[in-house]
Amino acid sequence: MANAKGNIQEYIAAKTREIIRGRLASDKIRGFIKDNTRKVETMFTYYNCAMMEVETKFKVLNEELTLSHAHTPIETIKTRLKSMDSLMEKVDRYGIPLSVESIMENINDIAGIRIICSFKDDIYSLVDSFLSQDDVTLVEKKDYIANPKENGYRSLHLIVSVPIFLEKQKRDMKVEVQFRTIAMDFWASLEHKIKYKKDLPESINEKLVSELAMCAEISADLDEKMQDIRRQLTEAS
Ligand code: 0O2
Repeated sequence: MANAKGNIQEYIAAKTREIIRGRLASDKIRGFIKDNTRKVETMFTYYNCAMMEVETKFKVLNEELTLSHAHTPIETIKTRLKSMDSLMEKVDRYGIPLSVESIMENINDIAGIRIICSFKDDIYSLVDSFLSQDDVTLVEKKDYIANPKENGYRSLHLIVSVPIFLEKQKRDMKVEVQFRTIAMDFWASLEHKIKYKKDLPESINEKLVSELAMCAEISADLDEKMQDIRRQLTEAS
């Protein structure tokens, strides 16, 4: 993440070359990126700062909980800025006006953090601690752990607003935080890899969707069992 600005500049330059070669279909998007290069770069930089703020908050919580509970709740923290392609696809899908202001107003997941925990209970206590911080404002919460998606997807999603402090201003920025156990992340990562294979015949696709849903149930059972083993060990010690 340290070199995110360089990456963004490289990305924009590569995109511009792609546009010149005519590989980006939409004239509207082509015009938008060309006319707003500096604004787009600034926008991504602000989101990168917000992502770093939130990442630090979880690193701090993990340190403190490790000390006080002798148990490290967070296994891994992953961060990502939404790619320009994915952003433009979403802007188009939701019919959002093509301006940096409107994108920042309407798209909530440009900065994304994924917190992978060992156990389901850890997720809920981390969410409570995080949301009780006085500079974190909850914008939206979707609990796909309590209410899994039809395909079996489980994860807890928060959209929060956090302040970033710049040279001459303070800005509130939105960040998406996804919480998963290792098992939920394992399932979601594999599902994400295979679900876009649209060239499969419908009969095979249906079978795979149903098998994936079954795997999600097995994976959720495993989470419950591991959680129970931990409970028993805690009670016994
Ligand atoms: P990426 O690459 O992770 O950014 P949206 O789908 O974004 O238009 P909404 O309401 O924002 O609508 O979506 P939601 O339900 O909050 O979930 C968005 C993100 O959750 C996705 O981001 C995925 O990361 C993850 N997700 C949601 N459903 C599934 C699923 O069924 N399988 C998997 N593997 N991941 C899921 P993006 O933007 O799709 O991708």
